[in-house]
Amino acid sequence: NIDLETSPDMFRYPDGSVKLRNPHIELMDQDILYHLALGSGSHDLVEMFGDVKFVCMGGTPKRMENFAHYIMEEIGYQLPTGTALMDISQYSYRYSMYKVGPVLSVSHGMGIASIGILLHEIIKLMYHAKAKDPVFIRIGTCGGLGLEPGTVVISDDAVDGLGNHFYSVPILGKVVKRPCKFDKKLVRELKAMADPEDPYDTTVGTTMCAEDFYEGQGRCDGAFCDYTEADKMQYLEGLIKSGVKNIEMEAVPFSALTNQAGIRAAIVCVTLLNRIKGDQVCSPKEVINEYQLRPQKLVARYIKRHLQTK
Ligand code: R2B
Ligand code: URA
Repeated sequence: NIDLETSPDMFRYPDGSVKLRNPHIELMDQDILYHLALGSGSHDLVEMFGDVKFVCMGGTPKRMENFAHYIMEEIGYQLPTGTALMDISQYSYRYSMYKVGPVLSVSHGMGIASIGILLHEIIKLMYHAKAKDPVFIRIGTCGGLGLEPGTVVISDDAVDGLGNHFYSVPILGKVVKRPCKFDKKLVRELKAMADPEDPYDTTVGTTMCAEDFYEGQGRCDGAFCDYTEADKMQYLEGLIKSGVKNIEMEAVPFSALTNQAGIRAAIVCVTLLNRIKGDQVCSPKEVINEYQLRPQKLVARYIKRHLQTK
């Protein structure tokens, strides 16, 4: 595996645009981005997306629509007269996508398979659009390990449910392993956006990416559970000892596929609960909604800072 930090030109053209590491795409008449309801033949992707600098992803369509409105306010962006914010991928009935100037706000659904499909298509979208040095940031939710609910966690490493630091994908009957890597500088820059006045902590650590919300995260409240509460506690304590701060369901493919594409990427999640204290997400809806704004605020500060210094 080639390292993005030591050989960035393996991944990008001199102007910063994304190189595709798939020789087949260039030979195709057109490339249909099926789950985004876009295509290189049917849409002028350079005109539509060439100016994208930040691709923000999160699980739900509604959160990403809200983020699009929020970031529009924050960066003082005005939509062209006579236009309204629209879900560009509306007719895919799969993912939602909103564009606010240099910011793309996209939903990725839940879990590895869902975000994996989206990443293939968004990486190709950035390639077709000739976008320069786009940064990908996932703004999500997670379960915290020994952290006060509402804590913001920036991932600096990702592990799967077996403790592996790579994304294992069966390809043509063989397991291919792709390393999980986040951009260290981006992690530091995001951490620096935390304000000591914020009424919650922002911390950096390893994120465990589970394949399931229930048994895969050691919960005792799924439809099935063949272990004891004590087994669960021993497992979760072990995770904490190994540096894991939070558990979610997309960090492994997100870090591995962005790294494979030479795209700088980070994940900022808010903990909805402390898994050492329980399994059920039982805070009131208003509390959960406010928690979900926290990663958005941090990322908005980062985006504003970068637009100012350009
Ligand atoms: C966090 O929340 C979702 C499960 O509730 C999942 O997408 C994740 O990573
Ligand atoms: N998302 C997860 O994947 N796990 C949690 O505990 C909360 C949100």
